[in-house]
Amino acid sequence: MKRFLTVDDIGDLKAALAEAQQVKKTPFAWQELGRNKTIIIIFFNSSLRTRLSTQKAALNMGMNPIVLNINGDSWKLETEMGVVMDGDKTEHLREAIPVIGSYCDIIGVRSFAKFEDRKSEYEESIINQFIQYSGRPVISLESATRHPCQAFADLITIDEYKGSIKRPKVVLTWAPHPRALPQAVPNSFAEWMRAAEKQGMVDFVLTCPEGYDLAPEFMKGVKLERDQKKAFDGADFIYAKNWSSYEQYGQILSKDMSWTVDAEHMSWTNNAKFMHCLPVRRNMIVTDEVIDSPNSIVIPEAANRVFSAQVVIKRMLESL
Ligand code: AN0
Ligand code: CP
Repeated sequence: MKRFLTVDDIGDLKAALAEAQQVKKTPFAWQELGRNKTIIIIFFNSSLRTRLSTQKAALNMGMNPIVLNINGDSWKLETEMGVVMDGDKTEHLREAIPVIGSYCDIIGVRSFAKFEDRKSEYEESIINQFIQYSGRPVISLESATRHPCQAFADLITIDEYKGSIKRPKVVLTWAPHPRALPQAVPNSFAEWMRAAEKQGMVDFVLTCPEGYDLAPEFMKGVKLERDQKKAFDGADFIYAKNWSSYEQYGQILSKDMSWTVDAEHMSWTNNAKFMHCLPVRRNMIVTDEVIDSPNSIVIPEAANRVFSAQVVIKRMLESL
């Protein structure tokens, strides 16, 4: 595996799920594979789970992880080509990337959408520079349009908690938030759930207010139900997330608290499990009552981030 950005990069989903369970059962079984290998994980943005789970996955594999916080610890990096660098940016990505590549075997990058230029962000111009210029396998740790390590962990979690339900109904619902958030998490979740749906593994429905449809490539084949109550009807998993508008790029069009997932919302479901990628704002996205209920699986969902990352790192090491 040379890159991990889209669902296609993981290949067969059932094989990936089986591998995740194998890694979860015997996390230290591949330490020889990672011995004397280094992963550098680079953060242009804040993180708790991704920062820790990716390092833990690398340590499980016997690797040496190095973390770099751009803007905090390193020089500020220019990301646009062809600009006169007379501002606050000291170094260009074009040099920084191959230099980072020369110090490691695998690179992970977190670089959120900035809501400045939709076209360039949806072309994934930053992570693609890492893929092109580093000479190393590259993992998206949430790039402009996708968060594949999260979506893979979410699929592992759904697979673990579906019980005897063969084809669980999984609902992705928009919920209100005070700040503009990227579309990366819902994009990847929709992409992975559509792929799982094609394999007969889930029944996937998206619900969001007008103006919050995802980019056309992520809406393809997705069942959209504008009425949140109808969408929740009979759901086995509720996946809540806020995102800003794609259409009016990066804008907040609604803070409608009637979309907040509360106990009444959950009563419309088939005793659904509650999921969220975290970090979550309580009583904005979800009420205390729901996130603290036994149906909330946000903690085991976060715990699975180690194993989604470890499968990806393992496959990358195997193909070095
Ligand atoms: C980020 C987002 O919505 O993309 C990261 C989520 C994993 N969330 C925040 O910035 C609060
Ligand atoms: N879910 C997730 O990626 O969390 P962090 O932003 O804390 O890494």
